[in-house]
Amino acid sequence: MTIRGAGKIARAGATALGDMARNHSGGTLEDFRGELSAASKVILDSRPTAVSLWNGVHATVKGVDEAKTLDDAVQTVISNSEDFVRRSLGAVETIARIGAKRISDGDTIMTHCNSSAALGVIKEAHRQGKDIKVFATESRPWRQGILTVNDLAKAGVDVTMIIDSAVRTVMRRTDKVFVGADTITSHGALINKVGTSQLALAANEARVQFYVCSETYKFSPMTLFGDMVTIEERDISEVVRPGEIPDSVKVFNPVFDSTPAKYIDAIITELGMISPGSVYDIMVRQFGDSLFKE
Ligand code: RUB
Repeated sequence: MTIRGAGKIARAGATALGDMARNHSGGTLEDFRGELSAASKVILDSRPTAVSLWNGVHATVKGVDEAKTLDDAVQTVISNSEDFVRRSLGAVETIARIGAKRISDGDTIMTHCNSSAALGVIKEAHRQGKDIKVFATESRPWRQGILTVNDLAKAGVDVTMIIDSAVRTVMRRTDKVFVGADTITSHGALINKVGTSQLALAANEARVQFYVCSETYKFSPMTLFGDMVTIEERDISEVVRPGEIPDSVKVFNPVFDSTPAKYIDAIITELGMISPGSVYDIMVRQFGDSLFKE
C-alpha cells in the first residue's frame, strides 16, 4: 500500500524489473531468466486485483525467452520497462485531454478513491478554465480520499469531501461521475475500489453520467478466457482496532468491487472514448494473436 493506484503500481512493477536488469551482473542467460521470473512472481503477488500490474510485468519481460545472449535479454528488459512507463504516462495525459471534453462549465463532478487517470481529467478541465465543483469520497478504510482532496485543492479545484455513505444523498447535486479502474473485464465490467458500484447504482438512479477513466493496459486478457478477477481482501486491522469488538465477530474487508457494464456510460481510454461493449475488440487488437495461442 506504499504505492497506490493501478497505473502507479504497474509502472512501479515495470521499473523494478528494469532496475533489476540494469543492476544485473555475472551469471548465465538462464540464471537471468530464472531471477527475472522469481522477481516477477514477487511483484505480481503483491497486489492481486489490478491487471495493470500483470500487463506491466508481461510487457517488460516480453522477448526475453527469444533473446540469444544475456546482454540481449538485459537490454530487452531495460528498454521494455522504459517503454512501458513512457506509454503509461502518455496514456494518462491523453485520457485527461479526452475526458476533459466531457466536462462542461458549471458541472459538479463526483469521484471515488484516488485515481490519477480520473484526477487528470478533472484537473485538465479546471486548467482549461471550466468552473467545476468536485465531491470526493473518503474511501474507507484507507481514506485515499484525503490524497484526492489534497491533490485537487493544490490544483485550485473547488472540492468537498464526503463520507462514503453520503454518496446517494449527494448524487442529486452531481452532474457526472469520473472514476478510475484497476481492471476492466472482456465484457466491459469495471473492477475498482470498493464502493465504486454504489456510485454507479446511485448515478444510474439519479440519471447522472458515469465515466470510467482507464488506460488500455487495465484491460484483462485473462477474463477473455473466463477467469474471474481476484478481489483483494485486506486485514481486519484496517477496519477495527484491537479489543473494539468481541473475538466472535468476523470482519470482511474486500477492497475492490465490480460494476457491471450496463451502469457505465463510457470508458475513456488513450485510444479514445469507447463503450464497455468495445472492450473485447480493443483487447484482441492490443494483445493480438498471442492471446489465442494456448
Ligand atoms: C486505488 C483505486 C484507483 C484505481 C485507479 O486503490 O482503486 O481508483 O487503482 O487508479 P488502491 P489510477 O489505493 O487500493 O491502490 O487511475 O491512478 O491508476
